[in-house]
Amino acid sequence: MPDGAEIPLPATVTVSYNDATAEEQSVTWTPGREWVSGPGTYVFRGTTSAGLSTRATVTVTSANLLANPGFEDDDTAMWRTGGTGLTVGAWDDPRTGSRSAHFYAADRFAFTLEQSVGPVPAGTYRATGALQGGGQLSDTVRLAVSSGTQEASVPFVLGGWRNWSTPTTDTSRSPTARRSPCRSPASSRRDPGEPSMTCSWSACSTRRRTSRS
Ligand SMILES: [Ca+2]
Repeated sequence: MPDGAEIPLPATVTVSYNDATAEEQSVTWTPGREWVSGPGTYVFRGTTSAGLSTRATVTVTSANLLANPGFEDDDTAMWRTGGTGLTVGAWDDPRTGSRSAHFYAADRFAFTLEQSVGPVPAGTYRATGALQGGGQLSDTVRLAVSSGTQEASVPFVLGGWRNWSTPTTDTSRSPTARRSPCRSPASSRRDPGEPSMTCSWSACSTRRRTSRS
């Protein structure tokens, strides 16, 4: 089940007896649903109304909140870009589907590629991405997830053509909503206090320097 969905612990279980009869018994789960916090596997212990033991395993998976995450859609407006050398929705070297965000520059370059998602529920968020290609020792490409006040980031490795680097950031906690007392419920404008998370790639390259030792 995706993170944030209702935890599907049943209120009753079917108890089968060895005389081929069966009955529904209510069940109490320990710990309660509040135990589930983020992706992972959770094993609940249950006790039925007749005192029998049972268990339930709940696996929570991460949801990908990014729109157009693989750059397949013609509409790329959800991605903000800056700098030079980057083409969003390029047909070069896709890892999935047939399109990519592709960067190339013969000389120094710097670009950013980012998308904000929100409002988001309170919780922790992390970013993962895939990048391949060659670079110079001085080139850096970083992947980050930011709440605006807290950021987690991780570098990509430029390990050569089709040698994919797939890092995952540590988690970054979303800010809690700051409610504006003057907010009009009829307003369609987004409340600036609504928490959002931003996922970004940033790259820079300085001119290659030759060192000799
Ligand atoms: Ca793709």
